[in-house]
Amino acid sequence: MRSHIVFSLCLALAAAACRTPASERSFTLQGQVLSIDAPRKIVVVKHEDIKDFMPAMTMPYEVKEARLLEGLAPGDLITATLVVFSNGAHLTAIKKVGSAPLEQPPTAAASPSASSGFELLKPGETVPDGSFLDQGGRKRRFSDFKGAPVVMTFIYTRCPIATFCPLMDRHFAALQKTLKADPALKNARLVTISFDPVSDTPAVLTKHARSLDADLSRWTFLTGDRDDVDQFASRFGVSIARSLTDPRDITHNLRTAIIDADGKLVKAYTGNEWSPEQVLEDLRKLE
Ligand SMILES: [Cu+2]
Repeated sequence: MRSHIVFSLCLALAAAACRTPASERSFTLQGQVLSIDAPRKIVVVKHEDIKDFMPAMTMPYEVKEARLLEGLAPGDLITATLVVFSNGAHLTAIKKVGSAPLEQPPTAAASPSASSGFELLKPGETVPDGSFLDQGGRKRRFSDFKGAPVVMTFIYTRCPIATFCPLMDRHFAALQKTLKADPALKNARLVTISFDPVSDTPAVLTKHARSLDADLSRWTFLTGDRDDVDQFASRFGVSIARSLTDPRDITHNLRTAIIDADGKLVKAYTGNEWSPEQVLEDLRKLE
């Protein structure tokens, strides 16, 4: 939580102060490159335990600079420094130390429209059918939302940074108001997924929904198995790092996705700089 507090203080002071090493933590990561998305500066790495920080997993990571990806290919074994700051993380000092056959060649992943695994979804691709629990404790599949356009975001309710998860909640509350008032948008649905299923039980999500005045016929809150949520979220570029020493300390980024009535990704907003007006404009184009 300390990093969050540092970040909040930084907001109150000056942006430049955020670059102080005190708000950053660095870890050594060892793993294998599974895929590379150079234009987006993203590398998917299957990595080993990061001591005192996170267990072994496969995740997309942003790299600090695009040139760090030059000369890298799927299968490469690497070491790198994972720099975690309060609103995200990136890899730097990437070193190739060998290469090994990929367990599953990327081409064999799955059908072109609904690929499995951890590749980032591209616009036009079908969103994978994750399984979740809603705020009422009911089992829900993401495909249940087919037939209506969906605006979806990822949060955790304990997030202490006002400009992060709470801002997503406020934006969704604003969207809900317009969706209600505009008959052309009456079908659109809002979906908020928690990546902190341990704390965000259905009961907690119900309370949270109430605090936001959420109309549950239009706005659904989901939680589920932690690994399932992580895998689903990673397809949208969400990376979640939980401190092993303090599970309440979650470092994460933000993605907000627009999904059409056929269940295909239309676009994904990065970070917290999108506005409800932009999303409404995107939705109107879908009608
Ligand atoms: Cu947050």
